[in-house]
Amino acid sequence: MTNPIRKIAKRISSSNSILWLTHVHPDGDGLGAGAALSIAAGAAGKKVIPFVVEHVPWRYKFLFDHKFPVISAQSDFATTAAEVDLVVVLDTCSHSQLGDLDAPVEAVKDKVVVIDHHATHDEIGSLRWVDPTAAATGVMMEELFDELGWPLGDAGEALATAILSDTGWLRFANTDSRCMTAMGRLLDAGVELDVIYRQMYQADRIERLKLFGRVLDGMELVCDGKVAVMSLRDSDFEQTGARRDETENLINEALRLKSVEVAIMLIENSTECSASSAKDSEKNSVKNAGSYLVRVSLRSRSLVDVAQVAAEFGGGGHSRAAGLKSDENIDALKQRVVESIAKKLQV
Ligand SMILES: [Mn+2]
Repeated sequence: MTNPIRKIAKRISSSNSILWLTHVHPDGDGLGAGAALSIAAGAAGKKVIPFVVEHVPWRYKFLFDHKFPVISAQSDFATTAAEVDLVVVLDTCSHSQLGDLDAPVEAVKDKVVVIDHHATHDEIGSLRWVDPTAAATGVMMEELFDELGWPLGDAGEALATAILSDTGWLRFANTDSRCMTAMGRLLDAGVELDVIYRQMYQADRIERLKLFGRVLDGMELVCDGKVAVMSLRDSDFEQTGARRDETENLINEALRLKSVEVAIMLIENSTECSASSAKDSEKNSVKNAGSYLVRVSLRSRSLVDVAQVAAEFGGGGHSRAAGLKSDENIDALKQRVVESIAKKLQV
């Protein structure tokens, strides 16, 4: 396909109403790219409807301060998708990452376009712009707005949030001159990095910091210090008052340690596996979750492909960041995951 950005731009400019969605467990890139589309296409006189699976994570709520309504019920998605001119899938091109929306998206395939930067992709929609060399979907959106001749204006903050999220605030290996060029244009358009930083990273609740304290306090180093193991139990949430959606990024703290090659975070959630436990802890549980008891996140600096480790337990992800869910006892699971990693580290 030649010049997909131009084709996507044409589809967007010829549409009066647009519905957008991103992957399950939405992140700053997908939500930032979508919020930017809402703001910029809205300013261009189009009707834009965002669909967010589950809910908008608290860290990214500020992106939706522009007061556009968000729909999140699957039935609303199907009805709305049938009515709009165009459906835009952002930051994924994978059936599995669309979750329950996979079938409804397939049902309106002809009007679906995809903008994504992941290397693996499925045949979703009728037009795909997938560029694995882009650091973030936000970078592609900035270039798309340029192609469309849309001013960055109020969409700048959302685009910058998208790029900053996927590049670890311009620190990860994917940070390249292309994303810096996009960031440069965003800064020229008036984006204030300190304002975004404050909204993303200096807006915690004290309950989250107390939980953070417990994570650090309970951290264990095994395999000659190469593996850091952290775990959070139901009681940690109950006693600190922290919510289940406040564990994001805590795993990365282990990588502050020079010796650490792999970080493991196990989070127990017995409220998720039992619908009958409508007790005090129920308010902490994530809605619509599956029946697993422990969620495990894995991070690797370079020596171990943690996607392989996760795959051994039915999970998946990238070589440096992966995850899995299990209904096994947290201590037994911890031991098996550590053993799998130890084997790969040959310690
Ligand atoms: Mn992304």
